[in-house]
Amino acid sequence: MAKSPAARKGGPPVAVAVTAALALLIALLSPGVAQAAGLTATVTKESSWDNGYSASVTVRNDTSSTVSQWEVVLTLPGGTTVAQVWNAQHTSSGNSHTFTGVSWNSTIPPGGTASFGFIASGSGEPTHCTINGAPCDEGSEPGGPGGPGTPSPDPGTQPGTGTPVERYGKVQVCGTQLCDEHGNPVQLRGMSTHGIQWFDHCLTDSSLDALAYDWKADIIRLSMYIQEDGYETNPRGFTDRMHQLIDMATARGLYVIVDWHILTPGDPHYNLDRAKTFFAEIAQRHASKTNVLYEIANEPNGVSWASIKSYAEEVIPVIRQRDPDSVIIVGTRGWSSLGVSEGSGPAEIAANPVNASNIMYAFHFYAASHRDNYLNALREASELFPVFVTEFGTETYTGDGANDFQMADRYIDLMAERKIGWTKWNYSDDFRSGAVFQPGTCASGGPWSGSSLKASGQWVRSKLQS
Ligand code: IDC
Repeated sequence: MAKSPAARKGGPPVAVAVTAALALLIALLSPGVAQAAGLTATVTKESSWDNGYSASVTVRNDTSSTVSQWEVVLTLPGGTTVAQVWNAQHTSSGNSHTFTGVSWNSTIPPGGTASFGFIASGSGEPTHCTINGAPCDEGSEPGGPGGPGTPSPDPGTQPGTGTPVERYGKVQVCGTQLCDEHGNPVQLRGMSTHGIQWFDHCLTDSSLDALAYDWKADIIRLSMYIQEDGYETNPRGFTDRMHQLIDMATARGLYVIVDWHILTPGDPHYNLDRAKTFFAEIAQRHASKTNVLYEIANEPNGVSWASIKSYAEEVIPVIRQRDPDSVIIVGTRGWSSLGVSEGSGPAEIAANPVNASNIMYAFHFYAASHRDNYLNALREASELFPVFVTEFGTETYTGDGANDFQMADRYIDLMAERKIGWTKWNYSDDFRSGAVFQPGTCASGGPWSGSSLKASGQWVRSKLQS
């Protein structure tokens, strides 16, 4: 970061360094900038004294949708710190200072503003400013990062900042882990939707803003059932909606799992032709994105591992032909229990793996039903091959009933330790305990936190935020 001591040691004169910083500040303040369409932030220096100054920051929502959480990150030169803050929550890491909205100003309607202020100790002015991951003056979409006009992400240069996709870039399998584009193991955590044939109305700009910016998810799993009034009833309509949802998640810098949600019948071959048609189009359209993962069979059941493997080896080439380098997740025997619920286990997969690279295997658990034998299977599998927990609940396998947070925490700890990615079931307002919102939340357009949350929602939101 701009190290002013260099100036004192015969580098550029101090006055020049200050002028450069001022120029940036003025740029942030210029009226043209404030009028950019999108979500912007402007920093105004209010008053200054010997070794400090006060500043106010105005966040402006010139988009057409409500922003439900904002995050302004300011970089201050070395030697300058933030001494006091009002109307925002503040955290800092090195020279980077993060300000997020508080309960009374985190939601900004279209055309509205929110403001906060701070006192700096030291005279250094901000050298860099982002809002929701995009430059403060660019007028990003509410999704900001990835939105139109946003410069392409520069992963790796700003650890701890930016959106998940900016931080990790194109993910890939390395050994038994999921890794970022530089080969460092990464744990992606987030939410699965409910079936989009039933709970599509829970997936809006505002609910996805909340998931990305307030809940701090890295990833969303889009569950598209094939049966039960799903894809098979309207392939064109469901495919179009999935394109749209992938784009909405991408605009927010989230990773996406495209879930081919087979369940009944449990033999994935039953939907093989449909799967080929669907994934061919999805892979074709989204191949250039860095954030899409494909899950080709939610929960095979009542079929052998050999049969699931043969299905995978038919569908994977269809994807690879169009999108050669994205991660593909293969469902496992016995409702993606790695075979455990049908008397088998991870060894069967390790002995006869799917013949393809850059793939992972799915594991699902429901903590109130699935106890130590499932937990042990996950531990064992994580040493043998790459695993992604694409579905789990704190409740029973019905998606309902009492939560067992203690058991769920044991899984969470193991997944954290091994950097096993997860998406929890489910981001909807279904009446069942596993749905994170109270019934009626989606129809009323939120709010997506506070009293709208069921116990499982409070639990998972705080996991994601930590
Ligand atoms: C459940 C839904 C429920 C729906 C049912 C039938 O919560 O509303 O009626 O499916 O399809 C899974 C499945 C997932 C289940 C979930 C909870 O992948 O589709 O959702 N679950 O039962 N595997 C284990 C649990």
